[in-house]
Amino acid sequence: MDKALVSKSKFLSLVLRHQPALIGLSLDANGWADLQELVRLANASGHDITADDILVIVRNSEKQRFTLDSSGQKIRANQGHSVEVDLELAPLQPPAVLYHGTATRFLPSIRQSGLIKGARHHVHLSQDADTANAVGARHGPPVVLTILAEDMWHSGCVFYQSKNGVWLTDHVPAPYIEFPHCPESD
Ligand code: HQG
Repeated sequence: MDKALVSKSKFLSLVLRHQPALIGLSLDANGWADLQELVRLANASGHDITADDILVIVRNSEKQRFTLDSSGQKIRANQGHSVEVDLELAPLQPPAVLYHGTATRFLPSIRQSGLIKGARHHVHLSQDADTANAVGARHGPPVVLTILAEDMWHSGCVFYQSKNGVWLTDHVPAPYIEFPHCPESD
């Protein structure tokens, strides 16, 4: 995607995950927004975006961040919300291990409290270490933690997988986290 579309995609993430009220948009209980209303309200608030831009973003987003409903008239973000929405995800048994990328500076706090969801609905976990490393690098020098997901599941923790493949859970207690042995993580 070119630079202009990346910026429009970030705007969509902002209004569909965090601040629909910024442009006067309403999401329904399941996080859907009316596509034409989104375009109208965005432009009325000075954001230059067309329905065609949105279709290209939905199709080409490398992380498949957004979905259109079967009618093609509604759009929602696949994950990452801080506003309360029900994505109707079904609990799913996770693989033996998952990965979480974070910044080294968060490690002392994570050792104490485990992984917490903060403003988001869930803690986000990746199926592969490379993806986790890229997620962690958004916050600073990255480190990849190995999460004993299947052990958590056996102890009753619930996992979900978003439509775009991100694993989600409420909290990862510290005993289920394997910290790498490197000087940075001390
Ligand atoms: C850290 C992107 C201190 C956590 C990605 C992370 C993802 C703690 C940061 C999605 C902590 C929160 C989410 C604790 C967790 N003490 N820090 N106890 N527990 N943290 O951005 O997982 O591009 O809310 O490690 O691909 O980085 O937006 O979460 O570093 O799927 O589609 O607190 O965002 O997707 O940061 O990223 P975030 P995240 P999109």
